[in-house]
Amino acid sequence: MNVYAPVLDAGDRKFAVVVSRYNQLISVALLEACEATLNTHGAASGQIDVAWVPGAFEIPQAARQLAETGRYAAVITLGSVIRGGTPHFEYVCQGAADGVREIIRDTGVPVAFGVLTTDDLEQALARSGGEHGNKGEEAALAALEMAGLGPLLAESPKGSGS
Ligand code: INI
Repeated sequence: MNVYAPVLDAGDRKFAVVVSRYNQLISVALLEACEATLNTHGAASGQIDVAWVPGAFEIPQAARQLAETGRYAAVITLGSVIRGGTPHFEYVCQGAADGVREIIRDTGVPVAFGVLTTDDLEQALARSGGEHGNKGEEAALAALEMAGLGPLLAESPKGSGS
């Protein structure tokens, strides 16, 4: 069995982060963990560009523009959508998730989905540095892995002899 084995090292790759201002306390906690994780894996702060947008619904528009520049090995999206009493929640979540999926499909650039979709603020806090970890870290790790995997998939895996 030959396995494509990416190393979680940023090397000289650049990363873009799109983060929504809505529920800013959560966003800042996600962003800090994301940046720290990228730093830990070799991305200096100069290799990380951050774009703030108003809400999660706007994330795909900025993420697509950044992905299409070709400057970034991966784009990381961060934010939180917290359920209110109206269907607005569903539309914002759907728009963000569909939009991100379409960028990946259309550009081939990895886009990590670090947008929390929760029933309440407590669940969001638990996932932005609380008892359920920090999705900003998870999104950064996914971006690093996919950024490293892409170039490997372009060739046969080591040891396959072809
Ligand atoms: N945007 C969020 O990022 N999180 C939310 O919880 C949220 N709620 O609850 O409404 C939210 N709404 C704003 C939306 O993302 C757009 O910015 C707005 O509809 C303008 O296009």
